Amino acid sequence: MSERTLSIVKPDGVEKNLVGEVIRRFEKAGLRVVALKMTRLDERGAAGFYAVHRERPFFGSLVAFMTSGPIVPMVIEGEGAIGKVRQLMGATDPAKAESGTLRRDFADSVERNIVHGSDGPDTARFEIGYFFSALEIPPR
Ligand code: 3AN
Repeated sequence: MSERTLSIVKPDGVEKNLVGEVIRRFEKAGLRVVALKMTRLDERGAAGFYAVHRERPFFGSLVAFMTSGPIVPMVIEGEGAIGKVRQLMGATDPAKAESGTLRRDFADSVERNIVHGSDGPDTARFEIGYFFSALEIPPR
């Protein structure tokens, strides 16, 4: 089934010049970028995006990291896009990520892990709407 998911090149990915590499891997896997921007989150923006994690011990650090520099959110479309993007990213902890995944190849730690991808259809809907207005996303 064709799906849409939200991916983000995080501040560390932008800093390491990996925007093109992330997109290239998505495109090589048959996925398509249908919306994209560069932006920067403030504290409220990062806290709202990660609201499900607000009770976790790493929340403050995660918000500080996500506001530390520009990010590149994008809407990715294709057959099974949600699962495919997560497969290409690899596990949250780069040490546990399979070889050939973005996080295994480029991430420094469980926090600074280069890239985000929605973890399910409901999350994808929320996260796409968080960064993109209806006018910025092509109709299906
Ligand atoms: P994923 O991005 O793989 O779906 P989540 O949703 O569990 O992982 O976590 C969201 C983000 O929170 C991660 N990408 C990472 O930056 C950060 N994070 C998750 N677990 C930890 C942890 N144990 N310590 C520090 N940061 C974490």
